[in-house]
This record gives sequence, structure tokens and C-alpha cells, in this order.
Amino acid sequence: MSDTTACPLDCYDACEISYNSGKLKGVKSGHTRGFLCPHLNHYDTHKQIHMPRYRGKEISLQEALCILSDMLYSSRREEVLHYRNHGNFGLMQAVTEHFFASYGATLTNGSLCDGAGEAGIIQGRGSNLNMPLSEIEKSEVFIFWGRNPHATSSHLLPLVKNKTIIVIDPIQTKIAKEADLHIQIKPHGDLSLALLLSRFLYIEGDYNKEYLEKYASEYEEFYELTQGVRIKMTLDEIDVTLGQIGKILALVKNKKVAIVCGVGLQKYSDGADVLRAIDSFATLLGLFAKEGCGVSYLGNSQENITSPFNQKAKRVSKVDTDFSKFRTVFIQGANPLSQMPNSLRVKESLAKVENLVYFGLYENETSAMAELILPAKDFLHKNDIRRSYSHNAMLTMPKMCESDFGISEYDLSACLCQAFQIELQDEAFYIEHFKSFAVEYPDGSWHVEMREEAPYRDGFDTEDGEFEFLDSFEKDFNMNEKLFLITSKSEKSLNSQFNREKSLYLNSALGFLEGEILTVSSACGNVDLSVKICDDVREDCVLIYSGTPGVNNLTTSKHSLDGKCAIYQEEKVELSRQKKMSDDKS
Ligand SMILES: Nc1nc2c(c(=O)[nH]1)N[C@H]1C(S)=C(S)[C@@H](COP(=O)(O)OP(=O)(O)OC[C@H]3O[C@@H](n4cnc5c(=O)[nH]c(N)nc54)[C@H](O)[C@@H]3O)O[C@H]1N2
Ligand SMILES: Nc1nc2c(c(=O)[nH]1)N[C@H]1C(S)=C(S)[C@@H](COP(=O)(O)OP(=O)(O)OC[C@H]3O[C@@H](n4cnc5c(=O)[nH]c(N)nc54)[C@H](O)[C@@H]3O)O[C@H]1N2
Ligand code: SF4
Ligand SMILES: [Mo]
Repeated sequence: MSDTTACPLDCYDACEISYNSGKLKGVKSGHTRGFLCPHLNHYDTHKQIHMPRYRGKEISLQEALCILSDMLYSSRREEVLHYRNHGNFGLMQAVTEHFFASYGATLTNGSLCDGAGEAGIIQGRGSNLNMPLSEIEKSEVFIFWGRNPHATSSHLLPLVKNKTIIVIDPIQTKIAKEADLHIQIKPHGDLSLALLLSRFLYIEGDYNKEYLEKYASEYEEFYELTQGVRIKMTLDEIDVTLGQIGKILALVKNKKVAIVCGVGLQKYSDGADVLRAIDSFATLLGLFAKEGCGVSYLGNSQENITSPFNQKAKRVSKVDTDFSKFRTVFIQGANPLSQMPNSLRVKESLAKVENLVYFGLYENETSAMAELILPAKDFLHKNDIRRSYSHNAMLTMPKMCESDFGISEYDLSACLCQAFQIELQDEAFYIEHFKSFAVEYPDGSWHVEMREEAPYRDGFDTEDGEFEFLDSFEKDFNMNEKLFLITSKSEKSLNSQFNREKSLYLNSALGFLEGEILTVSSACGNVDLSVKICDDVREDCVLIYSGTPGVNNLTTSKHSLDGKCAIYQEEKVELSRQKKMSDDKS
């Protein structure tokens, strides 16, 4: 048996792990450099669900599988919904979709995560290929733009040591404290900033004319668009100075620059335009043409990989799913009651479902509401294989040891496929299928084939091979009224898994006291939380981390304009001291 696997979590780093006598360690070679993060260092301290339950009563796995089959037999196919998110990022997790699609159930589409930004990137470049780590390693200047690497991608940190660091973030994150320049921008000011940076870059003439003529010939039209931005008014609105713009341009001049973007930037209705504007600035700077330069975001981890599973199904959006339309809802690898936007709507809609099934590892809001609970096996006790959205490795995740509890996604699907006479191949067949998209490197690691080491050097994946600059944008967001909600990732939790935050973080200048309970309200709902004072947060912001119970009472279930994505920071919020008694609280 191999002693090497990979972390299953939805995380940029996708670390390789060695497993020895019950201990998890980062693999010494490669980007992991022998260390993991707190989630995996304390993985075995988080209590998993061991026994299946039906209406609150523990039952055997066999009984649970019979009840699930009965639920499916007694529902019409169009009354069944399969709702999956990425609690485990393994490619084999989708095997259940093969069953549900073949059975005739409805599946989901849309994104709770990076979809808006990805849409903007694809509009510009024609695809969403990431700057590889091997190129990032060569960069001299890093712009962390709406990305918090200490919390969400700590394995990048060794690569940026002793390099020039610029951070653009409304929060003074750890990386901002270490940075050569921190622009503590007003939230949602990034589109304007990218346009202003482009405008001044063009005026200074520091762009690569030869590359642009060949691969992005409409750069002058883009410059004209940036001329429509009123300088003084916009700088005031986003709380950036002309001096700071000058500093950024001086720091990147003639340097190898990596712009490292995160999802923080695009939690707004125009999230696609934000990433496209940043890409436009990067193109003008010539970053796609040069060694050690580029833009990093969440790449499409499935690019060049075809699914072996049946994917043909009716789909509804996972952002505003109307669960009440379905009699049987099967939830897998997700905690929608906490993580979907507009929790009050989600709760009301899920309450109308007759058969709510939860298939997961941990107890949470969704398991508490479910009729039937099926415990999953964790990654150490099943076979899988994974990709990353930040590097190009294909990592096998063989079973490390046996366990008496839970069921793997494959075994559950095999059982259901048998009951409903649906064809399913061996587990090994599917794993080999995924592996066949990778090639072995001399050091023994596997990497996805056909991934150019540095993408877009010889043009873009658009129809004519040219970059499509941002050509228009909307501007109807009120930057001044109420407070901004910032809801980003905590170091302690992986969304709602592991140690969840319980507080809201506020600047002391707002005059509230540590520990007092405040009601935070938006147009969608409210939540009562206790205050932690933190002057790293701007005075016009309320920071409530992802996974904090009740945070999504505040968020809207509207979609981004492009990319069918949730927009967690679109709603502005207000604070009040008087504690309202309402059953809105969760
Ligand atoms: N520890 C930990 N790691 C995780 C996760 C986790 O929950 N915990 N979740 C995983 C998942 S699902 C994902 S998608 C990734 C996401 O990881 P990241 O891309 O790092 O995403 P966030 O933490 O949401 O936001 C990053 C930064 O954006 C900033 N930000 C917020 N609004 C704005 C804005 O308007 N403008 C600018 N310039 N910055 C803004 C926030 O202050 C924050 O510092 O992390 C993954 N890794
Ligand atoms: N306010 C706010 N809301 C957000 C975000 C935010 O930043 N702020 N971020 C959004 C983003 S980027 C994302 S990606 C989503 C994440 O949303 P979800 O994917 O719903 O996130 P988790 O809270 O990680 O819940 C995953 C569940 O998967 C289960 N699980 C883990 N491993 C396995 C397994 O091997 N098999 C099975 N069957 N189940 C397993 C666990 O029980 C866990 O409860 O949240 C979104 N919601
Ligand atoms: S950094 Fe990310 S991939 Fe690595 S162990 Fe932690 S959660 Fe897993
Ligand atoms: Mo995510």
C-alpha cells in the first residue's frame, strides 16, 4: 500500500501528504515542503458522524440504504434533486452524479465560489488557465489582490519570501502587514483601480507594443474606456491616492510581476468585470508575454479532463435553488444551510422538502435538519484522485487504511446503480480514466497533459487568438451608504468545517465594545453576533468570516451579472445595539 495521498479539501494548495502510523505530514519535496496547515495537522480532532440516522434515530448502514432506495422509488424522477458542493475536492466525488443523472434526477449548476471572476477571465482570454507555480517562483514582484495567502494558500508564502509585495485589500491582513505597499482600498473599488492603473500605465508608455499589436490589438480602445473614469472623484470614492497609483506602477516597472487574485474581489454583481479589468491591466503590462509574469486566480481544475460519468441532466442553480419544488433532496459534501447565500430563504425552502438526505462527514445546520443522515468515509478510507485549481499536478489518493464507519461515494453509487439497474464501471476504471489525462514527470509526480507551462505566451484561447479587453462596465453600486460586509475565509475553518468563527470584527473607531452583542442587518435578514475589536478592518466595514453561523442571513441569493455566481458582498449592512428578538436568528 502507498503511504502517499493528498489533502481532499477545497483549497488552492492541494498538498501531497504522507501517512504513517496514523500521522499526517506534508511531503518534503514539491510545494508542500514538509508542512501542512492547521486543518490537516488537527484532522483527527474533528468528530465525524459514525452512525446513519433516520428521523433522529441511529440505524445501520444497510437500513439507511434501504430507506434511501425507498425514497427514490416513491418519488417521481423529476421530484429528486442532487445538490453537491466541494466538501471533498476529489474527482471521484462526482460518481454519485452518474447515478443521479442516469436515474433522471435534477442536478445543479452555477457557483458559490469563483464563478463570476472566472466568467470575466474567460471573456478576456477565452479560457481560465492559471499561472503555474514554476513561473510564480521566478516572479520578483507580487500583487496580492483580494487574496489572503496566510489563511487560504499558505504554501505560496515560501515563494514570495524576500520579494517585493504589494497588497490590495480592505483588510490589513498578515501579508498586508509584511508588504512593501498596502492599498487598503474601499471594498468594491477594484474595477476603478484597475482602470486607473491602466490609464496611467498607458500614459507613461510602459507597455509592450509589439506583443499588444499581435495578441491584444484593441488596447487603444481600452485606453479610451479608461479615459471615461474621472480621476479625482474616483480616487476619493475608492480611498486610493494618486501617490499610491504611482508607487504601484514604479514597483512593477521592468520587473517580473505576478498578480495573485482571490475570490474576495468578485463577490459582487459585476465580479466578472473586476477580474476582466485586472486581466486587461495585466495584458497592457505585457504579463502574459514574459517569463515569471502572469495572473493567478482559481484556474479551471478540470480543463482538458473529460468526465467519465453521465453528466446529462436537467440542472438548477446552486445559488438560489428552490428546494421546495422537490420531494427528495440529496445533499452531498455541502452545508447549504450555512454556506448558500440568503440562509433564511434556504431554510424556508428546505423545510418544505419531504425527504431531506444529508451525506457528509460532520454534523452541522444541514445535518440537524435532515430526515436521513448518511456518514461518508473520509479521504483516508477511500480511493480518489484530485486536481488543483492553482497548480497542474494530478494527485492520486489511494485508501490509506480501512474503517468500520461510513460509506464511500463510489460504494453508495454502486449500491444505488444496482438497485435501479444503471450501468457502472469498476472504481479502478474511473480512477485510471482521470489519471490518463496526466503524464509522469522524471521526479515521479503526475501532471495534467497539454497544460502549457506558461499559458498565453503565443496568444489567447479566444476565437481570433487575441485578448478581449473590457469594453464597458456598470456603475450603480452605492459606495457610501451603510457599511460594507466583508465575508472572507478564516484561518481556523474551511468554510463551515473545523473551528468556526462566532464573532463579527469591527474597527474600534465605530465605538462598540469587545464582547457586546450587536444585530447586523441587511435587506435580506439579520443576525446577532458578539463583537471583536480589530483595527485591521476599515471603519466602513463589518468583517464576518465564512462559516460564522448566521452570516448568510445577510446575503442575497441574486446571481452575478455574468458567471451565475453567488454575490456574498453585494448587500450593505447596518449595526444596532438593541437586541431584537426574532426567529430570524440562527
Ligand atoms: N483557511 C481556509 N482556507 C481556505 C478556505 C477557508 O474557508 N479557510 N476556503 C477555500 C475556498 S472554498 C476558497 S474559494 C479559497 C478562497 O480564498 P481567497 O481567495 O483568499 O478568498 P477570501 O478569503 O474570500 O478573500 C481574500 C481576501 O479578499 C479580501 N477582499 C474582500 N473584499 C474585497 C474587495 O472588494 N476588494 C479587494 N481588493 N479585496 C477584498 C478579503 O479581505 C480577503 O483578505 O480559499 C480556500 N482555502
Ligand atoms: N458568507 C460566506 N459564504 C460563503 C463563502 C464566503 O466566503 N462567505 N464562500 C463560498 C465558497 S467560496 C464556497 S466554496 C462555499 C463552500 O460551501 P460548502 O461546500 O457547503 O462548504 P463546507 O462548509 O466546507 O461544507 C462541506 C461539507 O462537506 C462534507 N464533506 C467533507 N468531506 C466529505 C466527503 O469526503 N464526502 C462527503 N459526502 N461529504 C464530505 C462535510 O460534512 C461538510 O459539512 O461556501 C460559500 N459560502
Ligand atoms: S494547505 Fe490546503 S491543501 Fe494543504 S493541507 Fe491545508 S487545506 Fe489541505
Ligand atoms: Mo470556494
